[in-house]
Amino acid sequence: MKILVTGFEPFGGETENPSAQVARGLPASLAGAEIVTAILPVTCRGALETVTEAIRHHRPDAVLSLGQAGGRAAVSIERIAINVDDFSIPDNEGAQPKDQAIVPGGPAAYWSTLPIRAMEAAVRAAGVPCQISNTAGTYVCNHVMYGVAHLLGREFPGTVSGFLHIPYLPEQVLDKPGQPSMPLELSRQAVEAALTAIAGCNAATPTGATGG
Ligand code: PCA
Repeated sequence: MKILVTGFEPFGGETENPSAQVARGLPASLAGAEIVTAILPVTCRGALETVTEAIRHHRPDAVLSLGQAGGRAAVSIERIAINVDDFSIPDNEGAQPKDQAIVPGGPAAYWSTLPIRAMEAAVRAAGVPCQISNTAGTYVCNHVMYGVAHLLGREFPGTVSGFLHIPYLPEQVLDKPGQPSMPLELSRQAVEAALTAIAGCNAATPTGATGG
């Protein structure tokens, strides 16, 4: 199987984004799965364009998108994406949509179609704090999770997708007293464990695992 892993460029005044660092550092193959990667701009307009191009080019069996979630102490595996852009800060192009549908007339939400409980168990077994999250926010990460699910349903119905949020790096919280962080190496191990779970579930159910 082939898994597309995406990370994001830095945003919100940061100079690093751990999601891009983890994506860039992944091996080309893991647990029998081919891993391909793409780094997305943190822009409402460009993020979906870039991931859509990568999906059409690579035609993966699964898409795991990664993003930074400042303020969260554990790796979070997202359960659901909702059909709204409601940005609390401008994106990297200065856009700040409020209360806007991502896909006007589209479904209210899309579930992750990745094996989220198997991923959670695998990440914890690797020794990394991990939780299922019931909100991916209403910023660019939710936008990408929703947009990818919408695209796949129309163009690649056999491809599963979902999202995993990574805490800040320790160096990002030096000027943010009280904020949680996670060393890059732990986040990397978490993502590799999650990918191994995705590859294992795909091998067990060739038509694709379902979320939940
Ligand atoms: N995190 C942001 C967008 C890019 C990123 O890494 C989010 O959670 O929406």
